[in-house]
Amino acid sequence: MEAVEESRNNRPNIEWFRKGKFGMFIHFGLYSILAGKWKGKECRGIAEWIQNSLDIPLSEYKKLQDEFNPQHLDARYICQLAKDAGMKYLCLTAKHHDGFALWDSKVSKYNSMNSLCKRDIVKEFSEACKDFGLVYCLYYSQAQDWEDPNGYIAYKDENEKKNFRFYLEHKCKPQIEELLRNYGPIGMIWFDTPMQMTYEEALDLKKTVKSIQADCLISGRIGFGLGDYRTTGDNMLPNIASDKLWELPATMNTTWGYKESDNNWRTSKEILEELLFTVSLGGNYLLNIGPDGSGKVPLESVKILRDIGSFLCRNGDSIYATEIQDRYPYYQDKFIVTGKKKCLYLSLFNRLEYKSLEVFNLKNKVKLVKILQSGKKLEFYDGFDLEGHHYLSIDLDRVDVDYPLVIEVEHDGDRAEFEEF
Ligand code: FHN
Repeated sequence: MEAVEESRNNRPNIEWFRKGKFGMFIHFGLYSILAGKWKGKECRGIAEWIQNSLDIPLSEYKKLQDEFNPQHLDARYICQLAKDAGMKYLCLTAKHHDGFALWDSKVSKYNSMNSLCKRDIVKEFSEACKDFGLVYCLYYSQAQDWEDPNGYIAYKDENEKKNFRFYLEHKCKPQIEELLRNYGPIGMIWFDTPMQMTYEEALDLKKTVKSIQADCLISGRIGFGLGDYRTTGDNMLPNIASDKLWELPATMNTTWGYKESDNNWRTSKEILEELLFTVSLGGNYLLNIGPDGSGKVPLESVKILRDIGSFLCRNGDSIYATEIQDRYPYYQDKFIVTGKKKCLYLSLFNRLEYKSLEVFNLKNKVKLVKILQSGKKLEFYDGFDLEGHHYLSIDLDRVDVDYPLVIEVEHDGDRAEFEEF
């Protein structure tokens, strides 16, 4: 194990993550059946926490296992959705905080094979992801486990009494081993809420992962900076760029797991803008869906995914394999800057008041400007303004444009460089 660690641990394969930029998160489990309500009572906040937030007795919650039968859950359909949306990886909640495993686990009977449907959902997705060319990733709640007597439970006082080490050795690590040994290559294990795990425990877990699949990335939420990349807070868009690997997990409404009453849907445009912003800051965007108890994906989510897909199939160059550029020196809300060698992309989501776009302080020599999706060349002026600052003006007067619109600026540099104001 040490040898594996020595040779590979610090250099896992990160290319798929760095280039892919966009992935699908799936929150699905027993809680999806409840849809945010238990015995007529609505839970506060996110629906996958219902057992905890409504203090549902474990013996009652566990009965859901006998009902668990998601007839409409179709891994191939969901992979097709992800693929069409332009996503490059998919992360399924193999085990969320409730402790219920979506695979044929020999470690714990609390699993989907042992439910009404008798299905190995982790396997179904591993096969579908392979067929659809998506990198397969698994979410695993490493510290919280509301079913295991020694797993942590947030916001309850009992955690000091638990023999966490016992849970780690007898459930958590053995289940991680099952996931890494039986379902092909796993792109990343998405650990979450480490709570009071110690550094040694987290390191031990990391070693377990790397000893089986050295290329498997570990999410930032293993804690102690031990992840292969950083994870932002949920739905938290940073306001500074970073060229270290990072990822933003995001929802389309408020909840992660399905909640019938949550109609707080964001628009496709808002989500697309956030995706572009994330990429412009050097990050990846992991966008969640929460299928209902029968496995159906909410129609609103399907629509959002289709809208994003229709944008990305024409404008994908503006995100995939892009690299961090110099920050545009002025605050503005007209365009979002992404780019790669010799190419700068300006993504516009709102109609311009005047049909020309001004880009200030770009130092690179501009060779060509065009609309990305059509290839239509645009007239431009590349010179200096009256204060002597570099000034690029792109003429959109004689072209029909649809928004969102991506303009590609071909220049002479390895990356866009802006002079300070
Ligand atoms: O508690 C979880 C929550 O249910 C959800 O899984 C999110 C996704 O990032 N993570 C935790 C809260 O940050």
